[in-house]
Amino acid sequence: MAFDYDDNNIFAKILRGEIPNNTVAENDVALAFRDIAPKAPVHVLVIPKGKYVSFDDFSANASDAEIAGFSRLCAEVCAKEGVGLDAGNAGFRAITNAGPDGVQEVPHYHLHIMGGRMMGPMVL
Ligand code: IU
Repeated sequence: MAFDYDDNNIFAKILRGEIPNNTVAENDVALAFRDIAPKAPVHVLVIPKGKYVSFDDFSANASDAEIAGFSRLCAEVCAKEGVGLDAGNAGFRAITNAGPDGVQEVPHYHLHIMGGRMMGPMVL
């Protein structure tokens, strides 16, 4: 199978309640919590509760309800954190790293939502 999920990854442990997290928002299918090493004033990770390794795994294999719920939670985070464009805020950056070339550290799909400062150009 292309996407082998490791039940011992740190975000799986957070989802099982074995490790604490600083929760920002949650629904039936996803959890949003503060990154432990924030790279911006707002740095929230949104993760599905299901066992998906990466963005492409989630996009290919999650149910429509999971995908919709995940997206709605992202919108809730943007609103709560004061970066959502609908409220006239300056915006944010949403990125995901996948696999070795993407320099993905934790093998459970997560979307980084970062803002609160001008993020700068997409340079590496
Ligand atoms: P990446 O996209 O897999 O490269 O990023 C993993 C992120 O998870 C990174 O920003 C870490 O600071 C963050 N993180 C965390 O929030 N809590 C943890 O216990 C660990 C990593 I390990």
